[in-house]
Amino acid sequence: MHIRLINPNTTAGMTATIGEAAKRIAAPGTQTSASNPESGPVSIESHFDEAISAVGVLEEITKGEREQVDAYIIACFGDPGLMAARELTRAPVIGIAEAAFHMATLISTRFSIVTTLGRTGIIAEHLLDNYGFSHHCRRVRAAEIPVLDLEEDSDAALVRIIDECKRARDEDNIGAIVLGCGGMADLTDTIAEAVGLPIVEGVTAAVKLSEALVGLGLGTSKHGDLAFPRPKTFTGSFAALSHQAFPLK
Ligand code: 2AL
Repeated sequence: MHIRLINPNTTAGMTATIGEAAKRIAAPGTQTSASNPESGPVSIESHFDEAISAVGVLEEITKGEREQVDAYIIACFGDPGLMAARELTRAPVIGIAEAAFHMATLISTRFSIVTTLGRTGIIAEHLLDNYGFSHHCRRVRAAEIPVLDLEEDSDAALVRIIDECKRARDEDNIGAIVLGCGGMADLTDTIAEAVGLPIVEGVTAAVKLSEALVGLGLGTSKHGDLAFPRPKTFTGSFAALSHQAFPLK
């Protein structure tokens, strides 16, 4: 079983962090690999960043289809391009936000999210609404750290995340905390130890859900809206995305 983690931002150090966290948690016999788009934002912390990054995610899925990947994980907490990615493959495609929400509801009645910047909180709120998890989430909190601080100033970032998680624990009447950024994948154990609550992190949750789906022989349904896109010409700078026949592999 080969699981491909796609970091939708172009920061190679964060891709490595995500890839190592996946490797640590994967079952023996599961192969994991991590990639990021060649073009796009170095971090995703706005609607604009997210819209541009989605194209890169789709290009990475296209590459993966030529390599016979068995499952894909979109490792950014906005799950950019998730539904479009599912159209391109029969393999399961899991977003780290949806993975974390599913896992958190299995071990707690209510959770809070601790994400990076406050302005990205609305992205998590939209996902909670879209996925039907809003009534499980008490509060979306932010540690007010730019995403790249997780790479460049990680000790200070960790302190701020732990402080916010402790506030969530003490004020939100919750059973678990969801970490709201792919770049937090390596911090889970440290945060859990400091906070004393179950900490659900999306990259690791998505690896385990991918293993479960592949193990069950379940992939993305090609019946209905997630069927392969109709053959189509794309013009201009997107001409390379023109396609005559799916599946791509
Ligand atoms: C993210 C994430 O997971 N990766 C990134 O670049 N931006 N989202 C977030 N809320 O921090």
